[in-house]
Amino acid sequence: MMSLLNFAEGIIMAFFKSTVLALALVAGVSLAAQAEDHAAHTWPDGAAAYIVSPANGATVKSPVTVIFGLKGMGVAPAGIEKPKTGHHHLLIDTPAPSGEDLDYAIAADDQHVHFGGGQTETTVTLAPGKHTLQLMMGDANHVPHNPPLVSEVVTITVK
Ligand SMILES: [Cu+2]
Repeated sequence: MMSLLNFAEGIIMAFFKSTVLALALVAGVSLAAQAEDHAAHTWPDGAAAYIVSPANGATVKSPVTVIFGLKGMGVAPAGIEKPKTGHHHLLIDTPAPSGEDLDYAIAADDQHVHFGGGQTETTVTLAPGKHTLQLMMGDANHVPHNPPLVSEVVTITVK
């Protein structure tokens, strides 16, 4: 009886170990694939992301409509692998990711808002005071292009 249990346990452990190994392999392969994709996600000379509205220095009322611009490349929803495309991310009161962060998907939180559906405008609710807005393009996996494609920072005052 004991040996049968041990045998069953052995099988379970072997299965568990092989599953862990398989998961590690899959993770390694997808990371490698992502690194390759990332290297390929450059953008054409002359491309630019920019905030159409509000204007830098503007005084506005909340909620604020922010209109995104992009020239020299196309907008594609997240998940669509297509060269020379990307989707917008609105950075609110935060500097653009830099350094090693550029190798990973852009964070998704209140200060890093993704427009993975390919949207080119949004409305944000902001507290009274000064705020900064900046756009950063991301590829199909939300990873910044190489080099990163960001807009100028727009500083606004909310009444
Ligand atoms: Cu994204």
